[in-house]
Amino acid sequence: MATLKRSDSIADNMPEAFKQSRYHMKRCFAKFIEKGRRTMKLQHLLDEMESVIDDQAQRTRVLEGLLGDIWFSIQEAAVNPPHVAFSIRPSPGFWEFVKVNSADLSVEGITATDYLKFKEMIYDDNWANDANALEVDFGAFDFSVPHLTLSSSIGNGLGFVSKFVTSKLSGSLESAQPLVDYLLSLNHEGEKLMINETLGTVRKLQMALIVAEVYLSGLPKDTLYQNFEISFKEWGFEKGWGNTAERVKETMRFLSEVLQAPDPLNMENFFSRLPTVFNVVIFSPHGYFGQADVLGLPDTGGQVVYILDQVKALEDELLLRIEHQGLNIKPQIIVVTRLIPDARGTKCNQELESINGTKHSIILRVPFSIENRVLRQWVSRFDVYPYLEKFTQDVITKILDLMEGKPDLIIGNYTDGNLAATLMASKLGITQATIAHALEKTKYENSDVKWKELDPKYHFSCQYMADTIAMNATDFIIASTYQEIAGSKERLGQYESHTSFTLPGLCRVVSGINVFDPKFNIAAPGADQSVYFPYTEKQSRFTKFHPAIEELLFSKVVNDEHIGYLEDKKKPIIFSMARLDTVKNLTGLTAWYGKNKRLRGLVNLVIVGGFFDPNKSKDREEMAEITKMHELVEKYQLKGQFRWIAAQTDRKSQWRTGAFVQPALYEAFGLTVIEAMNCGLPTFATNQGGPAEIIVDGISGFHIDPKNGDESSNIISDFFEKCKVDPGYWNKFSAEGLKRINECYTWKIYANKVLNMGSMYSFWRQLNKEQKLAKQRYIQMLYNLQFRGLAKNVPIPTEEAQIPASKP
Ligand code: UDP
Ligand code: LCN
Repeated sequence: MATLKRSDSIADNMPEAFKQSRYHMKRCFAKFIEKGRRTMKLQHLLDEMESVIDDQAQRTRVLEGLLGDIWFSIQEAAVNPPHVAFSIRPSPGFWEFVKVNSADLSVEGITATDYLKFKEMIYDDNWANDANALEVDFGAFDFSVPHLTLSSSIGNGLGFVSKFVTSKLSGSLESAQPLVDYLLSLNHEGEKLMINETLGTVRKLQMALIVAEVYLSGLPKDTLYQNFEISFKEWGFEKGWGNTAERVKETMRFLSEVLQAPDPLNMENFFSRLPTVFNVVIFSPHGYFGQADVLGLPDTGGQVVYILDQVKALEDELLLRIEHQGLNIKPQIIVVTRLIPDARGTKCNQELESINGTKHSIILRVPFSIENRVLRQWVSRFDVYPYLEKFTQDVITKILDLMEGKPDLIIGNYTDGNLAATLMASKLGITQATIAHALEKTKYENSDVKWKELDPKYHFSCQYMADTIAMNATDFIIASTYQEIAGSKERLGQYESHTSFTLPGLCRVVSGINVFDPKFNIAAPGADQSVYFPYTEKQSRFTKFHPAIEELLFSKVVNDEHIGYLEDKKKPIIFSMARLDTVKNLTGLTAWYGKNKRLRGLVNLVIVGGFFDPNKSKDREEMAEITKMHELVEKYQLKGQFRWIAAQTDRKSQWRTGAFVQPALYEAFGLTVIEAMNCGLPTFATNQGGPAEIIVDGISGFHIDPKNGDESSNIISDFFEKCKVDPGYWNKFSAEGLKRINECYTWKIYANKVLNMGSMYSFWRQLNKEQKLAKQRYIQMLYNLQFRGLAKNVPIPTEEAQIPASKP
């Protein structure tokens, strides 16, 4: 049977594929065009094929071999009778576009631009045919930047960059001069680090390294740098190489190897030793950003947890590195968020707050101001755009003051933080990183082409422009998983969805981001292991919380904190916790449980999230979920088997038996999954998004399909039945989950990776200065001419709409 050959294009293969079942395919295409202009996803196409070819065996035959290979790679079809155009994704990151004439099944290969135009005709004919419609093409600036070529290498930008830097510095002594120039530029508050002008050429540096290495060999390994600092300075070396003779010698050896014959491993090792990052600014403007009483508030979830834990891990790693570099420098990390005067009992109206568990890290809160007034209340993450420019300007002034100079690295979070980071990094000329947590584009189907319809509520036009601007401006992107960048065989990646897209009437992004760009890196977060640890670590358990947790779980009193009760205390518990958003699907889990008698016989269900009174919520989605949850409790008569605990605003959970279930319809990463696994809880998590990558199905936990409740609840039931007959079964999954966490998902691994990126990409941006500058100009133009106008369309609450409150 013929199958798809990668060497041939889909347009070449398709006519051959149609020949297999020409009669049936002609009927299918007639069906596709029957309803006129529209877009269709793969499932629609399959459903319509089913209605045309009702014999199952026949359908299977039609979709066998070559045609099946192509057909199951279809992402989308755009129908404009008599043509149907397809966007086809044979594997992550690879796209092809074809146009098929339904009358004779002739196939034409088309470009991404033509596909977008064809699709636009469905939504806005005039725009599609406007020869001067705005096209955004970031690819036009990337011709000089090397790109990865393998799907499997996506997300390993750092490794690729170090290889590329290696080859750029190879060949002759002069080729390595940019590295020497870079070392010469390193300093802390004007004080030189690593080398001074005495060693301004590769030859001089190489000779000095030989002399220094001989000298160091004669010293005891633990001799402190101070003891030979003076001689080193005379030779042209400055501080930063290491704290002891041994460490200095190692660092020098890495550099000597690089100068002799560059190789990526020594290059990476050398860069991981360089003193380049001391002061870091992290942006997270929206939501309630605080250390207590904020989790579960609207738009306030994992991002806050992530950043607070990230700061601790980065500070620890910075302190360790600085000590190893032999420097006496205090690092500083400032998390910048918005100050909310009407803080509703949180500390979000406080300008400065030190971060618990750190010595040198603080939260800086700067208000959103507009038209010479301060915005007093919380605003949704979808509505923050009009404030960001002024906010960033105010932040820059404050930061320069607090840090007494520029930071070395700026990290953005989510669309708003990434845009603020872009504005600040480009203004100050600083290395920038961005983190998405979740890009909204893949969450809402067709939200790009239907932007006009959705804009009044979500302002996606601002968001997608801001995202595209920030991902192009940034030096590196920190993703939590591979799927976030490039998805999986079946599912589109979050970043990948920005490869090419169109906002009809506004702009056609023919090349938004390339997932093969070496700026993409995967560095997965961890969980705070002082909060989440296995029940076996008895010494460190918060015994003082035991009575409170016992009360929370089992007391029969109905109050503001819990409703429902658990009749049989001996039964294990399946537990889930999330914000009460539709996408988190806690109501879905409750319904699965309600329907599955076997599961109800085996375990109790405990849900943590939201409020019980819909009127207490400010969020429409949450209100609907609350009402639905009450209905399910009634419908399935869950009394005695179900406990609903209101959102917990602090983290102090511990669980000893049972399992954790994460049933989300889609989850970008899923911190609760790794928190549960850290506690040694066997975990069942959605196969849609990050958790599918965190858990190895059947080994370190289980994947469940949120769209197939019966199957999912049976997987959970099977597990508990097996646990009944084999008590070791639970322990096996508990231990494997912990093993997976310790190997891949800890903050220590994360911090190490991110600081290595900070170091390498700071040099990389120097090497690509000209290209970077050209792109920056283009970005500025887009920001100015496009984004600013869009941000002006977002309504600003009037002063009257603001709840009167005390001064900030
Ligand atoms: N969380 C919490 N109380 C709640 C709900 C959630 O403390 O009532 C915490 C949870 O432990 C996790 C974070 O909020 O640390 C949620 O992160 P996740 O990545 O699972 O989802 P997000 O809310 O960011 O979409
Ligand atoms: C936002 C989300 O939706 C989660 O999936 C992530 O775990 C969280 O941010 C932290 O990155």
